[in-house]
Amino acid sequence: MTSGRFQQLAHWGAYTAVVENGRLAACEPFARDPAPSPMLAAIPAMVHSPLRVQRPAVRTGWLARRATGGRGADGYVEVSWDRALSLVAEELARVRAERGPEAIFGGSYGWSSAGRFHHARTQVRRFLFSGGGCTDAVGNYSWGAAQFLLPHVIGTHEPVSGRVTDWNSVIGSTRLVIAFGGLALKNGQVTSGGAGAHTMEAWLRRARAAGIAFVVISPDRADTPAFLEAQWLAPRPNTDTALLLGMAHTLLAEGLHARAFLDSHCSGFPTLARYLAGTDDGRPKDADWAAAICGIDAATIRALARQAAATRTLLTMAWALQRAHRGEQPYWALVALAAMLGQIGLPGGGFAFGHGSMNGVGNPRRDVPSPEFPSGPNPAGRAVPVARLTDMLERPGAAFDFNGRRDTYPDIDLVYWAGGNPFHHHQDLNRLVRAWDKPSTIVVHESWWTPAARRADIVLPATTPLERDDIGGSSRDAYLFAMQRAIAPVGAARDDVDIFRELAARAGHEDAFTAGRDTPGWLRELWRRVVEGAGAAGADLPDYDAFVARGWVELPAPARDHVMFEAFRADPAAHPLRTPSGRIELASATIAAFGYADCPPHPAWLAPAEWLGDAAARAFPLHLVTVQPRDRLHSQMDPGPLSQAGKVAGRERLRIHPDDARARGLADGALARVFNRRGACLAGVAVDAAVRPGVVVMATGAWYDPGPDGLERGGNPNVLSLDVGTSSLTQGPSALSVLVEVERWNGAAPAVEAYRPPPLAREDAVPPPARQDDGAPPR
Ligand SMILES: Nc1nc2c(c(=O)[nH]1)N[C@H]1C(S)=C(S)[C@@H](COP(=O)(O)OP(=O)(O)OC[C@H]3O[C@@H](n4cnc5c(=O)[nH]c(N)nc54)[C@H](O)[C@@H]3O)O[C@H]1N2
Ligand SMILES: Nc1nc2c(c(=O)[nH]1)N[C@H]1C(S)=C(S)[C@@H](COP(=O)(O)OP(=O)(O)OC[C@H]3O[C@@H](n4cnc5c(=O)[nH]c(N)nc54)[C@H](O)[C@@H]3O)O[C@H]1N2
Ligand SMILES: [Mo]
Repeated sequence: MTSGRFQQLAHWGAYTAVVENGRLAACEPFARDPAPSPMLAAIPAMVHSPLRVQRPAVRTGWLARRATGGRGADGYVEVSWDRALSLVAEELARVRAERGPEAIFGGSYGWSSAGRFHHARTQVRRFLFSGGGCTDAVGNYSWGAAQFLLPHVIGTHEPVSGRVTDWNSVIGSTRLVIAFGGLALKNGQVTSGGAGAHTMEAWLRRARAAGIAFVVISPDRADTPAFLEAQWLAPRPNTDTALLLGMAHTLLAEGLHARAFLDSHCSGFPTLARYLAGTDDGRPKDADWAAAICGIDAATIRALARQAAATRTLLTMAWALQRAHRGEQPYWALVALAAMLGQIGLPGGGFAFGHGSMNGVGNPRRDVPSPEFPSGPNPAGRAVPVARLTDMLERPGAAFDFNGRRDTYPDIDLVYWAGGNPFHHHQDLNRLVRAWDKPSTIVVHESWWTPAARRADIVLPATTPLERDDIGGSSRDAYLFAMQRAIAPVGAARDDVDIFRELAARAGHEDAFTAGRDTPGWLRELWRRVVEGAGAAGADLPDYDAFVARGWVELPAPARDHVMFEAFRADPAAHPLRTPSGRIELASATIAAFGYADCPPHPAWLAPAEWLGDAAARAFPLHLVTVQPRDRLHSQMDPGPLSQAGKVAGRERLRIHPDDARARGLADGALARVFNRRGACLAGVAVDAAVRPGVVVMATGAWYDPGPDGLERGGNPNVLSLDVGTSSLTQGPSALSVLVEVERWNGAAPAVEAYRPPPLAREDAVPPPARQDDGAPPR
């Protein structure tokens, strides 16, 4: 395998891998993609990066004396696969025998590959489940609060996890789109599972050409493509609930609410109406009340409510808004406002989520099952909300509330992570570092020396998608891809599945893990299931060999536009929602019965722990909004050329309003220190009038790089973010509720060290990895 062209797929798009002399030379975008992501160009440098984990490696302090301290500081000893696998197998066996399966944390959150068979999180969970189970994680960082709130309100979380009303329906019928959190094209580069076609910009342009008016509500005007000619309203961050309630009050006060729809399709409106009117607390939630909280003037709030009531209006909200303290409330308030407008279930009306969050939201969806590798049931039967990671490690045995249940945290002794980067995704990283010291053993599979890998005791080198065959595709996209192995494994890297197969064999559960299939066998089986499901939906797909030879298939378009809740609207008795009342619940008896002070039984304004109206804002007067990066996927490819080209003063960019910059003596390109009580990082200043005064914006994903004094050098904003659950109901991440101060950094600029591998030594007697000229690892 020296030269050739191979079909490949990443979350940021499909491409042809052009291989010359065994190396990836270029990534040519999929020919049918109207708007390929520039991120494709960063792949070759990453795949052949000096940061690749070449061989299994064991942290020196752990190898010498099982020391847990030293994670992140120690060097590593490279060992043979046999030695590394023995160490992992022994530790798993020890912890299972001494502490039980729940002492192993295998939640392993993260995005790993677009290929669905080699999806590392699925593989690690299947491996641990088949070996007796582990403590798992539930929910996600993307829309975890919505996932557990929406079923109480509308009986499903499908509008965040699956489909919303199709763009075709919106373009045909909608006159006004109000987009909370904006419609940032940067986010449209990414689809979970990868996309053949980036369609977000084309849909937005068509919508604008159809004469739809856009109002964008975001603290950052950069969330609004200029061609939309949108009205921009910039609230204080985390105050959208007040804005929505103010609009709802206007509808109520002016008799513009859809009484008939509220009577026939909703339950609990009288409770919400009492709250809006201020019957019990003496505080009407009118536009003046809302204006004082959100910073948008009352006349504008009233006018927007009237405008929405006068025409076919789609309310859509970015996922970011629920990734904040009390993040349930803006989502519930959006549903309530849409219910009061009475257009739910009409073409182009009602509410939606995520149009500004990811590519493919609103794409027509095919009734074809996506390829999926099953992880199976967890015999340990134990899981924690994913964003409670540090709490769990810190406080074994402590009780926590979650969605009506009271549970306790398990006592974790072994952490197993494959396909995620907790030192990217988790909040308050300095706290995580301390909690991370607790478990005896941490095992990570990684392709690169990421911050998570260099905080593990045993690091096993994993192949990248370019080094293996797979099947990929997203249910939000029209294509499925056969991902073709393009290059030989780099160094001694192995596929995650082969590592797990070997470990399962040593522990005696290989058959349960493999179900008797090798990788080619599983790929055929996954494709067989897709073809079977497609056949049931009336679509004819080619057999596996034809699919692999071609590299991709296009799925047939659905026969008609999907309109969310169309059937429910037409006949709520025949098509009830899966809520207790069968209706949209604007007040929930279920949530009321939970008795949570931090999640009342109807949408309500609850001040987040940190926001600009808070007294603490005197010490830390700026709200830090951490957004998805425009030039990488989370922390993936941060060392690569595209991400590095976007740095300012060698660190992550901090965007700040000119007034706030001037008050701090900060000029464009300056180095700044961003800090609060939880931590501090360096950042490069970009003065930008598109940001609301009082707000600073940083992208997530700079590789965590704490210096000896604790100052984070690369600009990772998660050293600043708040690590508490959204509420007792959903326990999601509150990543977007963060106050900070920014000052000029006058000291010497410390070098960023995260982009170098840790010190590596070779264990005596370890032979160099065998040359594998045919590129195939021993299977
Ligand atoms: N402050 C703040 N924090 C946030 C957010 C925010 O908005 N603000 N957003 C949150 C959100 S929405 C998300 S989804 C998370 C994302 O958090 P993560 O998904 O943890 O972030 P990634 O950087 O994508 O990490 C994926 C890791 O998997 C590795 N990987 C890829 N493929 C493979 C494979 O085949 N095998 C193995 N073994 N490893 C592989 C990659 O090298 C990479 O290190 O971050 C969250 N964190
Ligand atoms: N390029 C790129 N695209 C991505 C990703 C990536 O890493 N890179 N990650 C993908 C993933 S995993 C996910 S989950 C999605 C996440 O999708 P989102 O969570 O929607 O994306 P964000 O960029 O975090 O936030 C969207 C916008 O919301 C605005 N915003 C933040 N707080 C508030 C607020 O309180 N009120 C209002 N009105 N607006 C607010 C911000 O200005 C921000 O630009 O993105 C996906 N898309
Ligand atoms: Mo996400």
